[in-house]
Amino acid sequence: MNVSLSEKIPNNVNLSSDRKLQKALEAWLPNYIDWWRAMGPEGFQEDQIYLRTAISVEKGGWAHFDYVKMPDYRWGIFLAPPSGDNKIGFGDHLGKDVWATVPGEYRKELRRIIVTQADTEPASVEQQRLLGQTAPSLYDLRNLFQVNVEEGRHLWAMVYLLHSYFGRDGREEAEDLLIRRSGHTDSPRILEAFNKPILDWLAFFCFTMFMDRDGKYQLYALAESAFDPLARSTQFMITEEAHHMFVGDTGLQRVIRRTAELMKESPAENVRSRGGIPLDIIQKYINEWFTATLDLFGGDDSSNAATYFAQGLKGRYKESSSKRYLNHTAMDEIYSMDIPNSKGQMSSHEIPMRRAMNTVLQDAYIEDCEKSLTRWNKTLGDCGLSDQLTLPSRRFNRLQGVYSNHRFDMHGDLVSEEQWKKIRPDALPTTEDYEYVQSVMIPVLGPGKFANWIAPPKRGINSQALDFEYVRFERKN
Ligand code: BYC
Ligand code: FE
Ligand code: FE
Repeated sequence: MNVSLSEKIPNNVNLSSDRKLQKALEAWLPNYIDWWRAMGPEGFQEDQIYLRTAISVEKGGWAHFDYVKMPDYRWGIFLAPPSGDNKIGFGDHLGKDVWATVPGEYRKELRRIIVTQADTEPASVEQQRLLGQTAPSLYDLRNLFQVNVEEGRHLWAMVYLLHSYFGRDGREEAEDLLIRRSGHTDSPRILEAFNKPILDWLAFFCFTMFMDRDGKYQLYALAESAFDPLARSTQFMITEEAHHMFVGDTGLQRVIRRTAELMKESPAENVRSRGGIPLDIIQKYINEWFTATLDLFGGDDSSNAATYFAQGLKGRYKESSSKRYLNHTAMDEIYSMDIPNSKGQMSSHEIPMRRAMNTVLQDAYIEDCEKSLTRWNKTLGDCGLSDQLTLPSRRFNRLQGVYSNHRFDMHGDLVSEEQWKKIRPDALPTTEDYEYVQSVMIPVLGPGKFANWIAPPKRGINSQALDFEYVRFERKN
């Protein structure tokens, strides 16, 4: 598979063979750069960042490291190589050939899925645009920017699909993707959690731990798609996603380690008086972001999800590459979930498996999150503490789906509105918690130096030392 890097838009899709498409994307490029300059990381556009750029999709070849100014980053269009097995792996068209183009009857649904996926990518860059100003180290600053440029590339991946396969509608959608703004009252991003502000680095680590992990699961579901260009675009995006989740998972682990060290050093003192972030605040942030991401899976009982599965647009996690699911049509199967009945009690409710696809994907996601919790609790144990962090129940604090019309406590038990008001300050961050966390976010930008509230990582990026100059400032900060 040839990668063309000399063209304006690096790609392995033979873009130069389709002049009309190439011209349309080259016309979108300056609009994208304008958006990046306006909504991308504020204050660091002229600095040299030690970044990884995808230059080939082959194993080991897609991570090229060098200093680059972010607006000069080479955002490219890359599809994973064809898998060899060109058969649809699930749904009503199981076993038939995958599609190289969009079937007319599924055009609307596919466009909607691609636009929703696309919209999250620039949204996350917008949400994170001020974080550079309070970075705890050069290492972390560089990781933030790495995540940001790759989310920009994910937008390119989806815009390529819109331009190539959806004609004028697709080009209009691509324009709109640069117009909507995270948190804007009149023209917000599509999914709720992508309109939440991210004001501090603890929230950033929660975001990359939980939201990017939702991204992983949604991308895996789309990587099964019968629409082959979508499947191969998302397969390559998944390779980049691993680093985003690494940033979140290890970022939280480092905060937890530092807190544990402070607790151990002076057990009588409050962690706050030593400038650390207390465990109860960390737990509340986990509660907030974990539950916000559960909402991103959509309705627990969803006719949209059933349709997408039936049509072959969106499969389950590792549908065709694992033995997790024996029945790839998911017909004649049921899924039971406990939901509140009309008497206000929980009771078991059975729905057809296809309607439960959002929940099935969510199950895989929750299992994955639990693994990180186990690692973090091991960190606490290694520091000699018996404190433990947990994930709240999937019913807690939900805005979408079957649990959204009721109040639940952290353990998933129904509570009254009055009880909820009492629970809330101990379960979710308060204004005071946010203010405290922001108060410790003082930028630390000397090579090898780290803010007091976070432990250094185990190792540097791309085998570089911890005191490597991950960001070279144009002007001295
Ligand atoms: N917020 O059947 P339902 C990532 C709407 S993250 C607002 O329950 P469905 C990334 C829904 O639109 C991955 N509205 O849900 C991470 C529908 O509206 P209509 C992003 C919501 O359609 C970090 C109604 O409620 N990718 O990549 O089965 C950094 C009922 O719909 C929400 C994708 O999401 C919500 N949370 O599922 C950067 C994949 N949830 O029709 C990037 C593509 C539902 O009544 N998206 N609604 O007007 C999808 O597959 C589906 O759209 C969803 C929703 C899973 C999101
Ligand atoms: Fe992404
Ligand atoms: Fe990501």
